[in-house]
Amino acid sequence: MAIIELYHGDITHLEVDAIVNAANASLLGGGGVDGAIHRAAGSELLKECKLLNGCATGEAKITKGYNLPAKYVIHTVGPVWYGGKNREEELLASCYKRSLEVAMTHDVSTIAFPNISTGVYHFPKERAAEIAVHTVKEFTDTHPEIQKVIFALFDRENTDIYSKLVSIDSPDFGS
Ligand code: AR6
Repeated sequence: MAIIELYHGDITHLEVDAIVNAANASLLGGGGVDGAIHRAAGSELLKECKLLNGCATGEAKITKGYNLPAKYVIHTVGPVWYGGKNREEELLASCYKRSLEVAMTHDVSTIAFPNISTGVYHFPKERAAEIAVHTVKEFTDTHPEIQKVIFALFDRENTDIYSKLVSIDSPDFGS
């Protein structure tokens, strides 16, 4: 079981093997956490992203971290919330799982996630947090190579939700 940490602030500041980007299918940048990551990594990141031919929803692709303290960026594309009947939950779980699988191909042992899809993609935050914690826990239970997973919490609502969820559901989570 990996150590799960909650971090309050900007994911681009984290010194981990990989940070995950909540990107869009073009992988060519955007607002929110995507914009922050591209700004902090510098223009070389966009150059590498242009070579990737985009990314499907629920999938993940990896690049270097360039000027970031993180060695890699794993770009995943969360589902836009259309009411819940378009496989949104399954696709969100897939973002976390595929990001961890891609991480393992690059010997990543410490990784930080933003709250994928809970910004402009409008996935309900409480349900998104449950899916994120459950998927990460399930994966790391069987993949000890992933030693630490950090949830980067940027807004008040997600901070409150994760604080409750992690302490209630997972009393054995480290900090
Ligand atoms: N560090 C950590 N979390 C952040 C940061 C940051 N610097 N900035 C924002 N967040 P969003 P989405 C949180 O909208 O919903 C982009 O334009 C934010 O509070 O960034 O998956 C992409 O290009 C929220 O909880 O991503 C796509 O087009 C979470 O990150 C689209 O937005 C996700 O919010 C993806 O939408």
